[in-house]
Amino acid sequence: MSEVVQQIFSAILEGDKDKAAESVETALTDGLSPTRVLEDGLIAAMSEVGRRFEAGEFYVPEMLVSARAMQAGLARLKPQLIRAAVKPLGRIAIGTVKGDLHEIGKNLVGMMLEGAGFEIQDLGVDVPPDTFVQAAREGACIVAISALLTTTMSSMQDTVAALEAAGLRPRVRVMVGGAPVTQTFADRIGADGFAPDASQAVALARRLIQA
Ligand code: B1M
Repeated sequence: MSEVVQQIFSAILEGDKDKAAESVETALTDGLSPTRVLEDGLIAAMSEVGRRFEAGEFYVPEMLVSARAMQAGLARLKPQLIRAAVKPLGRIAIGTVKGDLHEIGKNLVGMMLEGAGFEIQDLGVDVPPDTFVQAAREGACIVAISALLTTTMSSMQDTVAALEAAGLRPRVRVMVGGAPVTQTFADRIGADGFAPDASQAVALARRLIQA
């Protein structure tokens, strides 16, 4: 790991958001690729945060300050992840399911989709099925749902059911993702697609709007 990537990694583990943003800035100025900054610095650090939480070395407050530092680093990376597209490919309403407050993966997927030319309607976190339905009624062609907790995955199924009950399924595609979500789960709840990470989410969204 290069020195500056190590600095990003440490800043996130220490929960130092100013240092995280500055280190990302330095890495980009030094010519490191945004993908390397993202994967080896930001995402690797959050995986280590998760490992420490599981091992009982970190508690929720540490997880929270690390998440804030990650968001500060991501915000600095956003312009590099987003390339201006001439005409939006379609609107995607994205949100984290009801009961779930994890937003970093959802934000990252949203940024990558925006970079690929989609118009993004960010519904935030703890989003109830009705809010996804409303967004679909207002013109979103894809509803993108994120869940990070095994306990909130069932709300994805509720959202698919609510879209069906509203008669919107023939024209709205549903994509799902998040650490505990799998293709098998996506198939079981009747979603149109699953992506394990942000770049595969872009490829999936492109396929779904062509379908
Ligand atoms: Co929480 N948390 N957390 N947490 N947290 C996890 C998810 C956990 C795995 C930690 C652990 O035990 N190792 C665990 C879940 C266990 C489980 O359900 N199996 C957990 C827990 C238990 C909890 C609480 C219950 C803790 C408590 O209070 N006792 C609590 C729940 C609160 C709630 O939501 N109701 C909680 C709280 C929090 C914080 C608020 C402190 C904070 C979130 C802050 C925030 O987001 N603003 C937090 C964090 C930071 C984490 C970890 C450490 C990191 C998550 C993250 O941001 N990863 C996480 C452990 C881990 O993941 N290793 C953990 C980085 C992000 C880039 O990855 O979100 O996976 P990820 O997104 C990826 C892919 O999953 C995918 O693409 C992204 C980029 O590649 N993806 C999609 C995501 N959404 C997608 C959607 C798509 C497609 C792909 O299409 C629509």
